Amino acid sequence: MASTPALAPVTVTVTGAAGQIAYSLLFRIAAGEVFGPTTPVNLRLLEIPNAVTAAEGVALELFDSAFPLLNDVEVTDGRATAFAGADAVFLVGAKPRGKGAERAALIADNGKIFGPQGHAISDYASDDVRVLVVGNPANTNAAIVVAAVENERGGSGVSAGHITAMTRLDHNRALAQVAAKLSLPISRLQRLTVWGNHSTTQFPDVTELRDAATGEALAARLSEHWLTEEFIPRVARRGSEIISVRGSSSAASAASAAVDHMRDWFQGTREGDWVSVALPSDGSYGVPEGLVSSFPCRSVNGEWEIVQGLEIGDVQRARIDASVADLQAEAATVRALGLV
Ligand code: NAX
Repeated sequence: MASTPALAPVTVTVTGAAGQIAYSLLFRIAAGEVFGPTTPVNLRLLEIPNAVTAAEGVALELFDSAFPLLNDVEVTDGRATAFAGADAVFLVGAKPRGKGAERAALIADNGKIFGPQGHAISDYASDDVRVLVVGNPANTNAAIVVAAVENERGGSGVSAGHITAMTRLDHNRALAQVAAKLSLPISRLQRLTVWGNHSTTQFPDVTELRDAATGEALAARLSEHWLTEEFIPRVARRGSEIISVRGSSSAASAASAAVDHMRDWFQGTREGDWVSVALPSDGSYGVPEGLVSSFPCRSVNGEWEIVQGLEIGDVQRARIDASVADLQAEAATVRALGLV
């Protein structure tokens, strides 16, 4: 006899619901890939007024997919409705970077989106909500959400540590490059880290990489030349490569990374492994406290923990510091614009 869903539903908000990433992400959430095969899902789809009709079209397709776990779908342009009782939030919707647009202009436009969304999350979401920021500049948008949540302290129980930004796509891209180079299946690779910002300054780091089957350290099998001349630049610029080949930005792989991030957060990381997560620094590895930077993280009982005790050599230090400086420059822009 087929099993029937038994657990209480999770309420999941996805912003930018009529966009490219959401078109893949929503169907994978509804299929049970994030919260497990017995957890029903309520979806809350937030869009700007001009795109609500398109999001309603996506909701029709979700309905037509007859997902056994999909309990309820609501489409709205109102933040209060969208975030009400949310257990998990994917902040995907963002203003895209216009051709030739300055970074400060992008940060200003997105600050106006993510600040109010942070306040609404404080006001309406579950106190235990887990938030993943996908919309770019993801780390800095997440920092703006953190600031909004912290401004609401007193009224809000939402923890800053529950606000994360996505570097899992960079992590997955790096894993795929290394697996191909070493002719090993992805499942054999463990302990890769992406440090810093989800930008071209990010540092995909294979120092601790090991073979899950044998325990062998793998970094020595990768030449310095390949790492610095091919691997790091290729991973850091993979988004541009996809745009030039595909004609539009990575959407399905971004959705897949968002699924991986939230699934691991709710269900735990693989034994012996870790993944890359951007979250407010606690000062680990010399990253200034509060900066939303990517670290090696394990999910333990539904909480991200930064893996401690890794030795950082001079070359790693310089690369981490460069990406941290990039984040600090973005943080300075946010302050100069009065967004926090
Ligand atoms: P699309 O332009 O296809 O969709 C974005 C959607 O967001 C649009 O439908 C738009 O109407 C909506 N939106 C805009 N402002 C909104 C608001 N205030 N509330 C609700 N919805 C709003 O972009 P898509 O390809 O889906 O990408 C979304 C974001 O992800 C972009 O910022 C993109 O740069 C970012 N990415 C982040 C990645 C990461 O690894 N962190 C990788 C993939 C992607 O580039």
